[in-house]
Amino acid sequence: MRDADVVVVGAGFAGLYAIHKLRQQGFRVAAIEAGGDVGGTWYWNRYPGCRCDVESVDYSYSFDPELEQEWNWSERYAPQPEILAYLNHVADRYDLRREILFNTRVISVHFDDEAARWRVGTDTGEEIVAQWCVMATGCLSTPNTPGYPGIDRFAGATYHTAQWPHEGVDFTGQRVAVIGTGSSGIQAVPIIAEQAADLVVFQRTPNYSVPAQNQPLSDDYLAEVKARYRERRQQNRESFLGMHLVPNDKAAAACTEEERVSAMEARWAVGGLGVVGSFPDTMFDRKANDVVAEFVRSKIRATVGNPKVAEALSPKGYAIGSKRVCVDTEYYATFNRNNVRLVDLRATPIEEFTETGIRTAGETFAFDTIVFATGFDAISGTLLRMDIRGRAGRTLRDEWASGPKAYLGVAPAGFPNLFIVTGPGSPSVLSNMAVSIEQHVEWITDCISFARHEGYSLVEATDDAQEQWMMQVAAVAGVTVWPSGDSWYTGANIDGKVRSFPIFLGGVGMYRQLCADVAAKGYEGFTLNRP
Ligand code: NA7
Repeated sequence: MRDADVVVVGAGFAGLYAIHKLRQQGFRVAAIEAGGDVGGTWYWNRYPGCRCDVESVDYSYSFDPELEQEWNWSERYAPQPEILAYLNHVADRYDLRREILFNTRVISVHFDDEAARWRVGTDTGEEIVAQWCVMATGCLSTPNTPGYPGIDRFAGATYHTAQWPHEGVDFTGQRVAVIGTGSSGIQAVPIIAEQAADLVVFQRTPNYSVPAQNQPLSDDYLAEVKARYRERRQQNRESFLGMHLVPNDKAAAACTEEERVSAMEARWAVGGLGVVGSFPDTMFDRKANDVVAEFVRSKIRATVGNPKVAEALSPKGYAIGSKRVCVDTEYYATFNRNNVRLVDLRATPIEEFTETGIRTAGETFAFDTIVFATGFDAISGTLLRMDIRGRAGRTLRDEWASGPKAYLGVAPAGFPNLFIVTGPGSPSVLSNMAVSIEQHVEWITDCISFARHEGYSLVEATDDAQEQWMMQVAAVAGVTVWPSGDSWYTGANIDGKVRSFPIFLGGVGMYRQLCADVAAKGYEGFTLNRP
């Protein structure tokens, strides 16, 4: 058994910063990581084409001006190996590894009411006892593999994009299937298509994807960013999404047709998620949303040579942004290759896996390799797989039976001294995660330091405060089109998962202010107890 002040679960972007920050403030920290090394998301997702679709100069830590000055990103959108190298650099630079137990998965997290301590059990038998528990377990960390009939019968190789072998996969000359067309599939398909003899892409729902227009970053550009990095970081913190996008103040309906097209073309040429923000009302008004959605469809039609394939690739019937918009390099153009084929699973669903491949309603396919790009049990999946029990035996599974929730998206009621970095009810996945993670870690660390300084041993969100907060989250989401799609935001991608929309959409700037106000009022909404 190990004893610590704070146990941190996870050693990705969030866990690494939590270890650093807590240690800086004099806490004894023990961290637990399921992977063999640091990196979290960027440790596991090693599929070809994997990269972040927030610009690298913004998707990075801002807590140390020296760190941001010394690191040089090579591309506008950093590829996975570079982000992983960056996180390794951070772990080395701040000597974070010595606190981390690697290759160790948390299986139970129990609050001992009498001792007022968390007991964290792991699959290696190691137990950690700590006063505080920080869950830095990520929002997309439990891969989802659909349970197709006969899936174990397939004799070829299978891979999930989020559990990719470290040595890579060589598809040369192979017959390959990719199932799933979210961000991971859309990034992997163009690269796999270049190697494979034949590639079949199985699509359930077509996604809206915009071009990355990725490019190398010049020394001049990096120097320019670095000269004003502090200012840029502050703007990100106060912004809506935590990143640099060029806003347009004119609502879609107020624009002439020419102005509308020009706003969208300009952002399409720049590339990245900014296309969605071509109008300030894209996510608030379905008509404005339709304008952008139709624009993306027109780009698909203009890119894909075969009109039937273009039609099948064109997303319809749901708002752009209500499923995570993808950012790609040559995704649609890949379907012009003669070794690539699209199968629309809505028309011909997968019936079973066979020893040699996949049988749909209508056709039998033979493959050497099948790639699952089928996403994650997002937001709540990872925490619900641990046996988490709070005060008086309250279980997280029961508490979240009608959807995941936490006061301010960080502190679940009934679980004293336990915090979730970018938890349900925070801006989390609808923001630049690097910005949201830093804000949460700093807020949590300040809260724990405050408690220590004031002599409080227990800090717990009240049920009331949590309920009010989640009502506010729902009310804000309700005036947008975000919750309207069948996305992993809502849990709709997982069979049987309860549907909810646990993401705060007031923007990261406003959210930061609300959290700061709670702290300034002596942690309003929390019960603070002395021993
Ligand atoms: P996503 O975005 O959840 O995409 C998963 C894809 O897999 C999506 O196209 C799904 O179709 C498809 N899928 C899931 N289950 C099935 C079944 N049973 N049959 C067929 N197809 C299926 O995950 P990603 O890994 O691509 O991206 C996750 C996030 O990482 C991304 O949003 C960024 O934030 C980074 P569906 O749309 O559900 O019909």
